[in-house]
Amino acid sequence: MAPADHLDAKLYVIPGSHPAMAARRMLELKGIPYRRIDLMPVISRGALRALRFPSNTVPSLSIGGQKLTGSREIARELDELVPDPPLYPSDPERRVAVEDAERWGEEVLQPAVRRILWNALKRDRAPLASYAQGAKLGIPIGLAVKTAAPIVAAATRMNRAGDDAVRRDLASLPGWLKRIDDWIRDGVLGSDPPTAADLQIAASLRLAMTLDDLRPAIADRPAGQLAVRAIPDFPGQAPPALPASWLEPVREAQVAAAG
Ligand SMILES: N[C@@H](CCC(=O)N[C@@H](CS)C(=O)NCC(=O)O)C(=O)O
Repeated sequence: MAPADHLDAKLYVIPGSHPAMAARRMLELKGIPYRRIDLMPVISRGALRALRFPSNTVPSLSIGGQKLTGSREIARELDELVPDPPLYPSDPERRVAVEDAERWGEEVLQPAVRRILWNALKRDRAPLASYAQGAKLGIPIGLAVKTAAPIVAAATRMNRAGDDAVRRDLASLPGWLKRIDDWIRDGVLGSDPPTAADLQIAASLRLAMTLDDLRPAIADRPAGQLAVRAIPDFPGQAPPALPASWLEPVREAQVAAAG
């Protein structure tokens, strides 16, 4: 096995990408030095295809001569390359529970939060710059934001982040938050150091919490606290942008949880 600092790791990300942030934390927790390459959304697809990654999304990682795409694929390979600290429990029953939560996080929560974010950015592009804090995009951030209208439109379309889908996502969010709180109560989530499931779900919650529309409903409950513990820093902040009527289910759940 190659020592962590000889793995020559290069992680391809899009600023604000939640699965990319999960992969960043995995590398940090395992003490694997890496170079981060920041890509613009949409344009990233051509770049990753040209670099011959297995797929054209971020996170993509080149490490030890291998090319990997996908937050779950990356988590598994990192555990093979550098077993400590482990991202999956060794107990088989616990591992199944953690993998189930991780899969749900990737397949359900992750795309929903992505849709909500792009729908909000379609209404107001100004917050884009806050997500790109510290990123090196090859052009000044201000210019990238000014010229981002076609990118936001394409990303909204490609991610099917239309109004009906996002209304449905917001109606589902209270149930999803309860599910995460329940997993924390049952010990499936909330490990220290975090598992791959903790990071997968925390990254989506952290991105959701960059939206002023959603943060109050998440931050004070176990799910929000887990998210901040697992991923202490997550750039980005978007002022209220979504229609108030869409947020009613989220507000009602917040009031119920507080009372
Ligand atoms: N489910 C995959 C999905 C990755 C994904 O869709 N990433 C988005 C960024 S969050 C992406 O690469 N989008 C390309 C684009 O916006 O053009 C994972 O967990 O790695």
